[in-house]
Amino acid sequence: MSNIISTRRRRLILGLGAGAGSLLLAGCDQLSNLPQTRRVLSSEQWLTRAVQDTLVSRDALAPEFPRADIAPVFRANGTTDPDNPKYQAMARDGFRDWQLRVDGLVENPKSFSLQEIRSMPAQTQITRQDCVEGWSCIGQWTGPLLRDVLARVIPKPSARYVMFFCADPMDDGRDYYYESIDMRTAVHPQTLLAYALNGEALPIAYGAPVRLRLGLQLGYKMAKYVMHIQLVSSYRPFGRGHGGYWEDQGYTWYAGI
Ligand SMILES: Nc1nc2c(c(=O)[nH]1)N[C@H]1C(S)=C(S)[C@@H](COP(=O)(O)O)O[C@H]1N2
Ligand SMILES: [Mo]
Repeated sequence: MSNIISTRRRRLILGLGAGAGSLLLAGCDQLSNLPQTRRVLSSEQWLTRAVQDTLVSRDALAPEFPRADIAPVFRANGTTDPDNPKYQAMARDGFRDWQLRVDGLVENPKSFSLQEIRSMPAQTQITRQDCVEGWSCIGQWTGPLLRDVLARVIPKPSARYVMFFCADPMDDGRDYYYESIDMRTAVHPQTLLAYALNGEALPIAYGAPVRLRLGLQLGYKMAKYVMHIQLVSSYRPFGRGHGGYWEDQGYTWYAGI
């Protein structure tokens, strides 16, 4: 698809004559018949497109490290034990009743049990987490790629952002922690829903049972205690409208490292 587009662009740039014009029209028709551009995609088609998009965008990959670089004690930051009775009851029960609802602008809204998340194909990565406060920690994270989870619900073409709603109340319960990322970040090949740190079930301090893990952005984007994922066309209606708890306090929405 990228080849077709770049050939078409090249023709436009070269400004070829009438013959090229009809070729160009033929190219357009061809494009709209490709399965990727149909309104409703199957799960496989969605995933194929997501993977193509990341290949085409040539997003950088975060460096991965050898085992010897894993921090002996990973630093915990922000909430380390959500002050939420429902969450605490689930935690006591090993998160057997936890359900991750994934809905919004998707064809197939779905709730995942922790068992289902754990039984998906997983990636293990040894990567560095950088906090805006000026510390970094290297840890080994395991979990399914977010794009594989999204392929199960099939995002609609109108979905532009992925919202993450968390279990931890902030500011004496007036807000809950939440975050958002764009679709490009969501389909990045290092974006995980991590359920394990250093080979152990994710401890509560680090976001049990599941937290977001991104390769190329700062710590505050990586929502812990994820309870609900919603695909949306805009993050403005949520919280105070800036796309995340810390963004609402003035941090930048795009927190590239
Ligand atoms: N739900 C939730 N997610 C959160 C936070 C939080 O307080 N609550 N803190 C953020 C910040 S500022 C950082 S640096 C990382 C810290 O993750 P860690 O505790 O695993 O080091 O989580 C981020 N995700
Ligand atoms: Mo942070």
